[in-house]
Parts: sequence; C-alpha cells; structure tokens
Amino acid sequence: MDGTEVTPEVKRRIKKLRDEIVHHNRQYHELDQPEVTDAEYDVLFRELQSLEKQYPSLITPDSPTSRVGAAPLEKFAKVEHRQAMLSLDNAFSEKELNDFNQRIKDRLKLKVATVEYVAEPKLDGLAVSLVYEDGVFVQGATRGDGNTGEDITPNLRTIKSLPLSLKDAPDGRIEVRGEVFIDKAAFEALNAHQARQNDKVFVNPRNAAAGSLRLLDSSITAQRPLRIIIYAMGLIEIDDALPETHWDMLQWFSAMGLPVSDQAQKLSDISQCQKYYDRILAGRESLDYEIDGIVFKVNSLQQQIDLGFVSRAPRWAVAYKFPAEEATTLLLSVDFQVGRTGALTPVARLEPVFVGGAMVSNATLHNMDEVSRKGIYIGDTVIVRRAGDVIPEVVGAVTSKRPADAAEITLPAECPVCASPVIVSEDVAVAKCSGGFNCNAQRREVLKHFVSRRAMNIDGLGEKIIDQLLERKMVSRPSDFYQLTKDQLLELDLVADKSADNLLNAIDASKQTTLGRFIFALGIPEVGETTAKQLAIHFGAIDALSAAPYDYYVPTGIPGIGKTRASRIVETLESLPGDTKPESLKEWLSGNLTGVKPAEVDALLLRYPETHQLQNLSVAEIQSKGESRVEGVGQTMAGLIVDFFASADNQKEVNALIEAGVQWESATVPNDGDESLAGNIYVISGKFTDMSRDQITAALVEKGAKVTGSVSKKTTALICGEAAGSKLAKAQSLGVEIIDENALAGLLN
Ligand code: 5U1
Repeated sequence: MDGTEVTPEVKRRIKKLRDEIVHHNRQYHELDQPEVTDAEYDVLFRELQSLEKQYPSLITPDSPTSRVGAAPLEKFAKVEHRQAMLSLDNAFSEKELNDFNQRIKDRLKLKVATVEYVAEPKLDGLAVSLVYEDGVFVQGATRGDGNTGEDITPNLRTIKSLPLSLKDAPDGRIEVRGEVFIDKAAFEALNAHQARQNDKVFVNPRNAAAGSLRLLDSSITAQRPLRIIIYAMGLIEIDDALPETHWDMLQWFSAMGLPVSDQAQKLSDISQCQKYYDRILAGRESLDYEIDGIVFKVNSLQQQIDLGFVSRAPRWAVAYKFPAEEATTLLLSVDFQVGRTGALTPVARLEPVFVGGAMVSNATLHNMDEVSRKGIYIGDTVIVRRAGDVIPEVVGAVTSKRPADAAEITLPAECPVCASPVIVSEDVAVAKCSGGFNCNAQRREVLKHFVSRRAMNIDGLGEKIIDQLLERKMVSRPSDFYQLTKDQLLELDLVADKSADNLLNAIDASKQTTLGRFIFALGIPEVGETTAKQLAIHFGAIDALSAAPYDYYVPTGIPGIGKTRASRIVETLESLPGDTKPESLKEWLSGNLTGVKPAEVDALLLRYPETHQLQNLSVAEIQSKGESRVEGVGQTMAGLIVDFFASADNQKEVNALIEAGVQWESATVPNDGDESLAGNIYVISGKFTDMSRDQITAALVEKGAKVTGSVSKKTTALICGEAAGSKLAKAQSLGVEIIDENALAGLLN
C-alpha cells in the first residue's frame, strides 16, 4: 500500500485495523480478557499510525491513535456549557436524607406514595462533560464555574475507558457528564513511578486525576492511568425519544459503550437508600477507587423536571457524604517515637481535627525519607488522612499556606528516651537509637511484643501493667515475667487478688507454646509471624536456628554462575572420581566442565578445594546469589537473624526463657525415632571439612541433643574443628569433653 492515493483497499485496511484495536482495547481495559500480547497489539497500532501518517485525509477524531496524545497546547480554550453543569446539595445524616425525601414528596404533592431512587457511589475525581456528534466524540470540557469550562478534548481522548465513538448511537448531539478518576492501586503505582523519576508525587488520587487532566501536553496525560464513569446527561439533541427514567438512561449509556457505575442500584424508597449507604460505607475500603459518599437521584425523569433546581443544585438529587477521610490542620510539632528495634519514627503533633469519623491529634510521618519526600515543615497546614482502621497519616503540606517561620523537621542526634546516639545507616531509610536493650523505650516495646496475642499470648499483661513493672524494676527482660510472684503483682495499681492469680496463671500457661510463636516473640528485627513459622519448620529447633551462619540462608555461590549452569556443573561433578588428587582437580574440571570459564574453575576450587566437597555440592551452593533456603528470608533478614543470635545477651535471654520452662512440641524436623543424644548439650566451634556447622547442628538436634552457643559446666562436649579459639580454651578449663571431627562421625552414626 504505497503512495498517497487513497484506494478502497487502504480505507478497508484502516477500518479493519481500527475495529480490531478498539476490540482489543475493550478486551484489555474493560473486560480484563486480553486476546493478544502487548507486542501483537503494538504491531497493529503502529501499522495504523503509519497509514494515517501516509494518508492524513483519512484521520478521524475517533481513531484509536488519537489516544496517545496530541501536540502540547499553549493554553486551554474556553467552552460554554450549553446546559449548566450542576453541583449537588449534601446530606450528612440519616435525618438530612429523610428531610430530602420529605421535601421531594411535599413538592410533588405525594402524600403516601414512595419515591423511587437510583443510587450511585460519588467518585472523588473531576467532573467533565463529553459531547458526541453523530456518535463520534468531538469535545470534552471541565466543569469550570458550571457555565464555562476548559476544552480538554485531547486529554480526554487518552482515557482508555472513554469511547471515541458510540455503538448504535442515533444521529445528532449527545452530551453526557461523568467523573474522571484514578484507581487506588494505579495511584500508588503512579506515585512510585513519579518518586523514582524524582518527579512530583501526588497527595491523593483526586489531585493526581485533576493534575493529569489539566496538563497542556496530552502525551503525558496518555501515560496516566485515568478512568471515567458517566452518571448524567447534558444537552441531548436527537430525534429518538429519551428514556423515561434515570435507570433506563444508564442502561442506554451502557449499551452505547459508555462506562457507568457497576454499583448503581434502583431503590424502591428512602429506607432502602439508607441501607445502600450503610452497605457501601462498610465496604468502602474494598472498592478499587476512592468515593466520598453516595448520590441519590429521583429515578423518574419527569419527576426530575417537575422538581427543578435551586440555584446551582437540582432538587431531585443529593450527595449523602461519608465521614471525610482527609482534612487539613496545623502541624504543631514533631516528636520521635522509639520502636522495638530502636527505629525512630517521626510523629506529627497536630491541632486536633475531625477526620474519618474520629478526632485526630497525632499522625505518623513514617520516616525521614518520607518527610523530605513530602516536603513538610513544622507550622505547615497539612493534609491528614484517616481511612477505616488505618493509622492516621500526614499526606502532604498545603505549600501555599506555609508561614514565613515554618521550621525544618530534623532528626535528633540523640535518642529522645535514653540519649544514646542515633545511627543512620546509608542503605536503610530508618534512623535507629543505638541504646539497644538499655533504652527504656525499646525495652518496653520488646516486652509488649513478647506478651502480645500472636507471640506468647499472655492474657491480661497490658501496657499499663508492663509500665508499672518496668517502673518498679520488677521486670526488665521477657524472662523476668516468669519469675514474678503474687506479692509483687499485688503491689501494682489496679491488680487485685483475683487478677494477680489470673495473671500468674496466664504467664504459666504461656510456657507451653510453639517454636514459631517463640521465635516470633523474640522480636528479631523484621521477622514477622510468617517468617518465624518458616524458620521453625525449617530448623525444627532453636539451637539449629541460632547456630545457622549467614551463608546458610543465602548461599553466595560463584559470581556469574546462574541456575542452569550450576545444575550442569553439579551433574558433571557427580562423575568426578573419588580418588582424584587435589593437584589434579583443576585439570579434571577444566577438561570436563563445558561452558565454564577458567576464572570460574579457579573460583570453584578456591572455595571447594577438596574432591569430596566438589562431589557433594548443591546447585544453591554454586549458583551466584542462590535462592534463600528459608522462604521469605533474604540477605537483609538473614543478616538480622544472624546478628540477633550473635549477641551474647540474646543467647542468654533465650536460655533463660527455656530454663524458666518455656517449651514446645518436639522438633518439626523429621526424625526416625532415634533420640540417642537426648539430654546432651553440645557446643560447636571451628572449621570442619566433611560437614558444615549447620549440618552438624541439624544432625545432633535430630538425635534429640541440644546445641548451644557458649560453653558452660552444663555442656556435654565441645565439637571441635580447626581453629576453635576461645571456646576450646573455656572447655579445657572447665574440663568439658572435646570431640574432634572423627569422633563426631562415630557419634552421629
Ligand atoms: N455518581 C454521581 N456523581 N455525581 C456528581 N452522580 C452525580 N451527579 C452529579 C454530580 C455533580 O450531578 C448530577 C445532578 C447531574
């Protein structure tokens, strides 16, 4: 199809391409059932674009190519609305809703009959008007002041759910009104993208939608995930008769391909309206998009005409608003709260404001990165958000209202609770108090976490009691709970005889727990309930967990060797003769490992210099950055777990808890019933050739033994490899038996 002469064949091809693209758009954007891949879609789209470039006379305003945006505008042209764009009166209570219904009945002189309504969620977006001429979208405008808006046609064209032409539309003019908005998930993704690009992040989905629609460069709008829902008609000039009810009008719109709310419902009377409101309010969080209330409209269009308007708002409709989820207030100051792991969280102290159905005077600012990303200063007027049960947060600042003396929010150099230095590491956003367990705030949070329902589940040990126990120095570590006496508890305020007994019973009952709960209760940074369970299943014993080194979790392997090559290497190594001398290994490997570079052979030998080591390698050990052996435990978390158990204080506390009687059902590691080492306590130290330290731990634990981190008089034996160091000296001084690798093999067989 060369040349510029328009042939019937070119016309047919263009029509076919447009039909196909419109079809695929619908399958993808409306029905979520794509029939072609993105690449296949792109081929069709590009062919249409190139044909339109070649034959500009064939470009039509409804061509799907117009969705990618047009050349940037200098400014928006004004559009006079031939029929004013109305606003809505609000209702804020059931009484106000009933008053609205009564006014309608009075005006319509209906004594007993009920009024039928249609309910639709009130989207929190931007109202627009769309004009279709003979079924083709020709103009779209903002509401503006209701009489004059701005022509944003190129921007509206980019919205995938807005049909550029209507199905089976009558000739003439059809004007409809609706709301442009952004889904909650798409908003989060958009903001994440904006942040990555160092571009402006939006305060909420409404602002993102409004900002995107009012861009002079519609090719940027085309990249924004905008949606539209149509809810009313504007001026309609067609020969056909119009529907008689609002409900039928919505069905008509939908049949023409205009998107209408899938939550719209016809309701027989006003009591049904209240029920609808309650239902949608309760399920508001599960909707994909933000709504700020419900719009109720009289269903009969004749009744709507009879009722008419008062100034800018129709008498036949009302917006029954939900409690606002966002409000503005003053940021008075910022305090820093210290969490269980020492993380400092900036907390905004606010002039109290009613938001999301409650008074809010504190809101989280998450961390200092968030503070600078949001550009918030003390003294600012800020937007506060409280949705459902979510902790209130400061969304952003109203910069136009910033006072001259607004002060920067700065991280304190010292912990506000214990005055230890605050540490900021480069790789994580959070600042931390370095006081550890000596910091009262951290101590308090550790204790609260330990007793919490999902951890040790000690019923009745609330915040107030923990605070008193801490103040009176009756408890400073979790294991101290198990030493509490009734007399001590009776000294506390609000603890009577009966509740002291209950508390002691609850503490005692908590001793019988599960390994997963116990690991979770320890409060290892980042280790949540699920990971704690995974660790319990994987290791089956606390000793095996505490002995596992970093490399155990995330094998670091040989740089550059991926999973496929690692599998091939492991397969080949199976044929490595057992009697190969170390000095011949390099030759054997170079001759047998195909596709492995000499530098990689060297790296392999450096790490595994012995024949038997090479014969027993796993894919995970060779693969560079192999997958974690424990689900959910990546490099960062592995580091935190290892650090936790490397601390002598933490080891001491784990032992103290076990000595206090905390216990769980036997290990989840499969065991053939051999408990021959039950009751024995081993310590492992040094380097071993045949087994890794965690393999040794697992093998001992499987036979019922305990493996601990430090040598004491209770230690049965020290399993001693090469370069054992101070543990060996301690074992010798205490007269503890010392077992070498050969003797260990005998113990385990
Ligand atoms: N769902 C819905 N939102 N909304 C907003 N319907 C609706 N109707 C409106 C407005 C401003 O006005 C009509 C009364 C035309």
